[in-house]
Amino acid sequence: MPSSAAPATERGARARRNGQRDALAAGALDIAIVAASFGRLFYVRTPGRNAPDRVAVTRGKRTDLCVGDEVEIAPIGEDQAVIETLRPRRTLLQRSDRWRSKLLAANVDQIGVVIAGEPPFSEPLLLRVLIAAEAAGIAVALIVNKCDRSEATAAIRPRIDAYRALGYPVLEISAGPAPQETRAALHDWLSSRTTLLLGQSGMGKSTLVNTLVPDAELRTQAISQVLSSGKHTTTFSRLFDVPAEVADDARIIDTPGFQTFGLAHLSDSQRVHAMREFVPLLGQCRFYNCSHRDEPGCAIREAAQAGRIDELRYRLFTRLEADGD
Ligand SMILES: Nc1nc2c(ncn2[C@@H]2O[C@H](COP(=O)(O)OP(=O)(O)OP(=O)(O)O)[C@@H](O)[C@H]2O)c(=O)[nH]1
Ligand SMILES: [Mg+2]
Repeated sequence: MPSSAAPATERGARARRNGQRDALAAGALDIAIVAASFGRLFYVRTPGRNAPDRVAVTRGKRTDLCVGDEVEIAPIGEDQAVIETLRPRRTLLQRSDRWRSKLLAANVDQIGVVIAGEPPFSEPLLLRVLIAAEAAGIAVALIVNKCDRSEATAAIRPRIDAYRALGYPVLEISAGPAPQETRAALHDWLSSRTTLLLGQSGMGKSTLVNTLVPDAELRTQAISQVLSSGKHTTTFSRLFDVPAEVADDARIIDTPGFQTFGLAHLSDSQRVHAMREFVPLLGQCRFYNCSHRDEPGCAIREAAQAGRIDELRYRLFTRLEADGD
């Protein structure tokens, strides 16, 4: 069909695509990183540009972008932009229920799950986050915060040890009262990486970010006022550049605390393979399609009952479905 005969909308879309390619080739489009998203509005940051984030909207009103996404933008003046294209993602972490999926962050190198003894962290939630992270192929460390509360920390010590035994790195800090020690403890782990902080509300994620990025609170408060939330608890995810004196070439993402963490986007097989201690036992059950719940001859259940693998994690795994996605 000659192009003049194509419907006007199609011609328009094609011309726009060609225009975007030409613009990128001509240097009119910049590569940027999504530093925050608020529904249809985004903050985008151009690496190396020493200026505040631009406020951006997407072409075509698409909303399926998240913090950490790499995009091509058409700048508008000094402080605004249109997001033209989403670049391929290296990693993507999401959570989901049966109806919808929430994109949490893209292109992160590692996740720090922040837990604490006070209020006590929820192990079912921790298990879900770890399964999602393993399935997404993203490295995870546990950040045990509020270690200044020695009694509360001692109460969760057996569980910390269980995760350490599984090979998860554990970083113990007191982000609030011991900022200098916290920065030193995290220096190597943060350097040369983009880190996503996750955890329940009140575990101290924002306190940790404020310890690492001195002007983070100021910047977050400014946006909270615009959104008129005025609350202390974090309401949107935000990417910060960690200053060079704290870590080399590091970025950190603060996120809102969650109360649920659905895994509806994962198959049974993905969930099983995300349980590290199950993997060496796979293939040893009596039935090839064993669900590792009630079947006779289940090698994983027998290992849990005999104490060869962690019994609590096994029990929580069997309840994943009953607890809802
Ligand atoms: N004792 C003690 N308290 C801390 C420490 N770190 C944070 N807190 C306190 O824990 C509370 C919650 O801290 P936040 O940093 O707001 O927690 P958050 O994880 O960002 O919570 P959400 O934004 O709701 O997800 C605050 O009252 C902090 O002062 C710590 O190392 N020790
Ligand atoms: Mg917070």
